Order: sequence, then structure tokens, then C-alpha cells
Amino acid sequence: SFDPTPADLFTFGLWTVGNPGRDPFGGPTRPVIDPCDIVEGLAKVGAYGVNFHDDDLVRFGSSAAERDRIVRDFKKALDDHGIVVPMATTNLFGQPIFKDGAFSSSDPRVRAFALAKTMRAMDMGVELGAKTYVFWGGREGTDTDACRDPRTALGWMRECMDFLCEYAVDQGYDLKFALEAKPNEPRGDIYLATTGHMLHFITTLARPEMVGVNPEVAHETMSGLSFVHGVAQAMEQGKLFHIDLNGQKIGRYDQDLRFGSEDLKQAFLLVRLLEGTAGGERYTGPRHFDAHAYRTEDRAGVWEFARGCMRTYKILAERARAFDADPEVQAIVKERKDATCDSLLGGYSAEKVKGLKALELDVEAIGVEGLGYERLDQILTEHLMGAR
Ligand code: GLT
Ligand code: MN
Ligand code: MN
Ligand code: MN
Repeated sequence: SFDPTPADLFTFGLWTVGNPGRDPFGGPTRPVIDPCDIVEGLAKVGAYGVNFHDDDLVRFGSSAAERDRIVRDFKKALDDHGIVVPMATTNLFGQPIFKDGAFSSSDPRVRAFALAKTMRAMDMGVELGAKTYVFWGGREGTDTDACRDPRTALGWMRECMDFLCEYAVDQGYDLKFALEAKPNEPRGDIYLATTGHMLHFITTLARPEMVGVNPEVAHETMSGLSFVHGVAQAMEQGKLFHIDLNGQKIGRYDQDLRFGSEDLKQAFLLVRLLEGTAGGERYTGPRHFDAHAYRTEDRAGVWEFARGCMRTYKILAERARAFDADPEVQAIVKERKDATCDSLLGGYSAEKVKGLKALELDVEAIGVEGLGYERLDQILTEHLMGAR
């Protein structure tokens, strides 16, 4: 059955199923719901976990006593419904103080406030069980690059990330960080625009082993890039710490649509990669949906949306298994062998240099060999359409 169960590790953010349907041109179309009711709803649809920003759970400006009461109630709801909190994050974009960035703001008061807010949010996340901490720097960027040297901004961002890694270690937290890229929106240009930028930035940190990425389908697609390639690069380096699944049309604003509702083929190839049906290592972390229902929907429509994300993922996983088990597919993609060339590839040696330069290959014959990828892609399409 394609009905989701907690064993599937599907998670949603409070801000996703709790999204009231506001957009830049119109107010909410759905009432705000209490985080505890969201937990109950998620349990009913078969989800595994819930993630949140500090401000999703405890309204900005709440007193310490209010915070403690909210956390206590939320914990009880989690226990009552068997829902876990795998990931938490900080809202460093909503308040006016972050209008010109948080960690990259030119104002040291803003950077200091951002650090303090993040540490408090980390404390709360850890208290509720989070093992992964996401950083989405939505305001870390510019509307006019005349305002600061981007190199200075990157330095400040590094300084803050290093500070927070030390904080986590100092507190004895069992926490890894996952950086989420986006090219633009809400800023004209956001620093570290893609997962590739993030992967390099991580190598410049003081504790690179603590930090990985949280790629999002919509964000990489906005950049016009292959999401599958970005995720694969992160996986190959052991850096896929978390993932934001959703749907997106290329060249648009950040749509955050139901998973698989756009570019089903890319979604298929993504699930195939994550599930390792072609033989590669499987992603074992939570499958997080950072998406929200159409603004046209009421509460029932929101739960329909949530079920849709999860069912589509499971159906695609089943389709991917069938595709990779298809003998015709295996025949086309099987590993090619050539004893001479294989012995000359791999690690460098002076011997191999000689061998490679002396190699005589029928370049023309190889150049005209057909690879069968038209057939392969058609088989993929037919599996996807349920015709095989
Ligand atoms: C915001 C953003 C998402 C991020 C969230 C985590 S906040 O909804 O659009 O892509 O993942 O900060
Ligand atoms: Mn996201
Ligand atoms: Mn979004
Ligand atoms: Mn998004």
C-alpha cells in the first residue's frame, strides 16, 4: 500500500501544513492552527515528524514563562501522538531588524541579535529532540550590491557559523548543521546561491565535519539547475544532512508546491537517487516536505496535500524499483569493461602515462556507437506512466 507510515520518515514543518495561505498580494485564506493540533493532524496522516522555526512555536516577543508553557504543551502533544522533532531552525528573516540580513548584516547589533536568537532557538530545538539544525539565510543578500563588499559579508557569515558550531560543542549538543541555499527571494540576490556554493563554503569553516547541506527542490530549480546533480554531489561527499522536498516550475518565484506536482520525471530521478534503487548508497535521513497547499484550500485540502506529498514519494519509490529491476534497463546501463583501458585508469603513475600515450583506439568506431539512451528514457517514461 502507498499509505504513509512513520517508518517512511516523512516530516513536515509547522510552517508548511500550518501555512494560512497568505501571499504577497493577499491575506490568509485559512485560519491559523495551534502547533499541538498540527501534531495531531500529522499523526493522523501517517507522518513521522515535525520541524519548526523558533517563532512558529513560540511567538516572537513571548515571555520566558509563556515559552515554557508552550514547550511543555508541545512536548505532551508529541508524546501523545508519537511524533518526533528531527530538525529545528531559526526565523532570521521575518522581523524588520533582519531586513538587511542577519549574519551578513553590516550592523554588528543585528549580527549579535541574530546569534543570540539562534542560540536560544537551538536550546529549544535540542530540548524537543532535534538532531539537525537548518540554516536558511533568506535575508542574507542584497537588493543593491553597492551596500557592501560580498567578501566582507561572507567573512561575517563564516564567523557566525563558526561561533555557533563552538556553541553546540560547548553545550554538549548532539547536533549537526544543514545549510540551505536559495538564489533570490526575498532578497534580489542571496549569498551562497546554490547547494554547490554551500558545499564549498563548508570547507572554509573551522568544523566542516559538523556542517552539511539541506537542498530544496524549488530553490535549485529556480536557479535553472539539476536538483538531482546537486543532491548527488552532496551525497557523494557525505554532506546530505537533510532535504526539502517540494514542487517547482522553472523560472518562477519560490512555489513550494506539493511534491511531484511539477516535473514528475525529475521527482522520479530524485527518489531513485535517495532510495538507492540503482545501487548507490541510500539516504537514511528524514524526507521533509517544505511545501504548502494551494491558497484555494481549506483544512481538509491541506491534509489532502500532505497525504499527496507522501503518497507520490512512495509511488515513485516503487516505480524506481521497478525501473531498476527491468532487465532491458540493466542491459543499457550496465558497467562497461575494457581490460586495457581499465588498467590504465585510476591513480597516477609514470607507467600509466606511457601506456595512455601509446594507446591505440578506434576513435571513429567508438564515436559512432549508439548508446540506446532514447530507448532508456522511453522505458523510464513508460514506467512512470504505469505502462510497464
Ligand atoms: C522558509 C523557506 C524555506 C526554509 C525554511 C527554513 S523557512 O519557509 O522558504 O525554504 O526551508 O528556514
Ligand atoms: Mn526550504
Ligand atoms: Mn518557501
Ligand atoms: Mn522554497
